[in-house]
Amino acid sequence: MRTLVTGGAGFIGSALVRHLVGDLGETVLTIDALTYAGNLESLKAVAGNPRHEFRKADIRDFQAMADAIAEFRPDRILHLAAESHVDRSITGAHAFVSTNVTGTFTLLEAARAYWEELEGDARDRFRFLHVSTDEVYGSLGPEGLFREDTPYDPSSPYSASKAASDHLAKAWHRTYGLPVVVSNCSNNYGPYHFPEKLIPLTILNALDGRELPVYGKGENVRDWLFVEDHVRALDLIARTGRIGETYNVGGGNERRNIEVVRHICTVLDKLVPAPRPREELIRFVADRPGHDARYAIDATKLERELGWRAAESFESGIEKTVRWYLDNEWWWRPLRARYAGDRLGLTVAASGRQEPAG
Ligand code: TDX
Repeated sequence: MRTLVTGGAGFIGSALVRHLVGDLGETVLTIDALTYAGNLESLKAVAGNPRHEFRKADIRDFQAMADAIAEFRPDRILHLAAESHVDRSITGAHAFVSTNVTGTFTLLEAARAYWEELEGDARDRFRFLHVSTDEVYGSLGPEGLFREDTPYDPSSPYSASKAASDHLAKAWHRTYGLPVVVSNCSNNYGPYHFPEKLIPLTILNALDGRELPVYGKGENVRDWLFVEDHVRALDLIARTGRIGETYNVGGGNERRNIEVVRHICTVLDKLVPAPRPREELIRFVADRPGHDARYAIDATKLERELGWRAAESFESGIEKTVRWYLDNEWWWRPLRARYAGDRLGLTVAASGRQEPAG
């Protein structure tokens, strides 16, 4: 199996590449534009492996995509390249529309040009997996779960751009017959996560004795999925998922943000004792504009049809993640020098309220 992975130097992408090359022995071409969130250090484990090749390229560049695909001749394209951080999309939406929407369109066109020339088994075997997010479904109230047939209702520029790209991918299947499968996942966490997202930011700020910003009252709920569970699902969906279908991927681990932050503090206090409990660093800060209240995934379709199960509980996954950050300062220290964790994504209307946790 020859797999082309876009966004393969990012957080989920690099976990996928390490899994495909390292665990499954597959041949992979990684494409990544190496923006601020793409990092070749995340692919160190496969560097020098003859089954892995890296090419710096932007999914918005049709010729670069067409050339990479024509030269590598993939059996499947797993498309993960995207701008992903909600707060950044609030501060500046342009890159999100450009990369996530125009980039996906460009890649779909390059994939279609290649697939239309394929014949026989190669044509039957080809798949395009479009990797997306549960944020396209919008916000849940206290009850219910996102299912594959939940209507799209995105809140942020980021999730709107991902929703648009999902529609493009599905339309390329319906209109041109491109063998597309779509996956929508809940919040990922784990090693090599860029320290702008809640979990790695909390771990590193807590280690540095810095404040731990919790938006609003910390009551928003996310459904946490260990990244290594997710990438196993992606391989399975691309391999055995039904063409034209969507599969939701979730860890079944709903937690309020304040619980997540407190839990990380407890784990860190156990592993690296500090003079004072790290919970004292928690600060409730101005809420994110358009902040979705709750995400939670119903993954039964993936479990029943394709036999996937999340292996990691929230507690075991968090402990692994915290230990990884403790052991891999070489990876994150240079990133912290470039992005120190300053607040992003406040509109003028959102106040800068800051109170100590009560
Ligand atoms: O400092 C923070 N304090 C805080 O309370 C940050 C960075 C976040 N939060 C809150 C906002 C969210 O409710 O924590 C929750 C998680 O925030 P993020 O890590 O920014 O993730 P989220 O907005 O939920 O989106 C993530 O999951 C879905 C990814 O960034 C998306 O790419 C993915 O699609």
